[in-house]
Amino acid sequence: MKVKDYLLEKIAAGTIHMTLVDPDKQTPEHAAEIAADAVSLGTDAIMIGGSTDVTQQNLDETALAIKALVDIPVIYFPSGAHALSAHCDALYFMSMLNSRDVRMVIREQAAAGPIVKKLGIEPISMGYIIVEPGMKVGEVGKADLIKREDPMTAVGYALAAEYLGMEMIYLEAGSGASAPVPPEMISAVKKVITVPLIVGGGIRDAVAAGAAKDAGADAVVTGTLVEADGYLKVLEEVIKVIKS
Ligand code: 1GP
Repeated sequence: MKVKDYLLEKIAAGTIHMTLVDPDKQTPEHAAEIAADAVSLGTDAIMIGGSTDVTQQNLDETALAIKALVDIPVIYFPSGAHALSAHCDALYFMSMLNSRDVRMVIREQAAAGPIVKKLGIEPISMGYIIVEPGMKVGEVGKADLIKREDPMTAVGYALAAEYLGMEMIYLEAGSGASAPVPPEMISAVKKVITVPLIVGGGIRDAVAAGAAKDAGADAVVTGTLVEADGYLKVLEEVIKVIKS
């Protein structure tokens, strides 16, 4: 089964949870342990990615270690064409729609396309929209950040993405954001699109995860929370509220 079909099938049954692991933040072995823990708690997919310092080597080693321990899809969440791994099951083929840098909108993708084709990795087309505070990804991506109190601009980008044929929309507040994407923005976007809505950035407890779910997120991504010692309890609570 294609990873996209797996995600669509899961989402049809309710909101899903995805665990993001940054290959630069721990050893491949530790990344695999985190992924295995997340699977045991019910996460639906593992994402591998980071805004800086992802190399072909740490990406490949992390993907291989995770694949050896878990049997749910491992999806690459790329920051550019410089590192692309055949060891992931799929990758988000994404465009940062509100970037001022044409490189983030389409040029990295043009460089990556032939490599993705050659490696035979499944591409899942995605419109990526950066919301305040945006953090590192907003900075390196030169994003015109969407203001937290401006859901209609997010709606515009999301509709443009869907009408351009993108298969998923990702509303991103940035990894480690002090505040996640506002629920009002999630619900405004969800109301107008028919493709799945992924939400992430700054979701570090069950309250925030529940708020994203209740506002209409089809998938909630958490990354930073698995970087802290003793993450299991919080991760368990987050996944529980998303699945309830
Ligand atoms: C980042 O949305 C993800 O791309 C996850 O963010 O690290 O804040 O959970 P956190």
